[in-house]
Amino acid sequence: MASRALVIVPTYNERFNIERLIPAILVQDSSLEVLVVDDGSPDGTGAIVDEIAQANPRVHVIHRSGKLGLGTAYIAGFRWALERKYDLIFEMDADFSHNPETLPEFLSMANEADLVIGSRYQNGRVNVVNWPMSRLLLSYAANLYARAITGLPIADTTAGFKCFRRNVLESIDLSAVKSNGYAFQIEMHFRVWKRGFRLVEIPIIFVDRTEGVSKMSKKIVREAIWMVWRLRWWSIIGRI
Ligand SMILES: Nc1nc2c(ncn2[C@@H]2O[C@H](COP(=O)(O)OP(=O)(O)OP(=O)(O)O)[C@@H](O)[C@H]2O)c(=O)[nH]1
Ligand SMILES: [Mg+2]
Repeated sequence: MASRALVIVPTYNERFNIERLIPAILVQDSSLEVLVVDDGSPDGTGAIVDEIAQANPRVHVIHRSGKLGLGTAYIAGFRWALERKYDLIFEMDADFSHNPETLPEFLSMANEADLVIGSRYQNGRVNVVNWPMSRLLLSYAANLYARAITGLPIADTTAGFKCFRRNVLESIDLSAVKSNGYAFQIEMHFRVWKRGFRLVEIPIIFVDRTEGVSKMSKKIVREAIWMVWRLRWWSIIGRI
């Protein structure tokens, strides 16, 4: 049987992006479906996706009551995907920072790896377009820091464009995942790596959003600073 792949896209106030993004994803490969996890966006993103989903059986939506964070949105999406036996499960942002045209490359790499990560910082290169220098430095420094503390053998620890094989997510205790912002990405990479799975990075070009508003906050940065130490500690005491 052909494999089925689900692209999970969390949204908060992404109405102008999401209605363009969904068709741009679906056209890449006939195996792809989309699950939008919307947190009651005040701009009406959820209602727009409902309309698209009604007209297209490859589009699905989960509505949550309010802004509950990126990490828990993905966990809800992962559970939904596992219940429905998708073979491949993607994480992808709604704001076109992640180019849908790269999806076929992920699909072919997923034959050789358990987790395919779209990497902005591979081979000493920085593939980021239109970020202010301050944001780039923050992200780059955060990566060096996270790698140093956790030992993760990947260049882009906070990458948010990736593809898991189903068995990877099945083998992780999703209810134990604690972080919600950028740290969520580090924590997932760490848990997958510690389980002995094969992580592979493919280069992507990350383009800053042109529509909608950033949800980046100091709280998200603080969470990541502490979380890497917690991950290291949990791994030492055998909790991960
Ligand atoms: N469901 C849900 N989605 C969220 C939440 N926070 C962010 N998102 C979505 O997660 C994705 C990544 O968030 P972004 O705000 O783009 O984060 P970023 O790329 O680090 O920062 P900017 O692009 O500068 O905003 C986007 O699709 C957001 O709409 C949330 O609390 N709940
Ligand atoms: Mg973004």
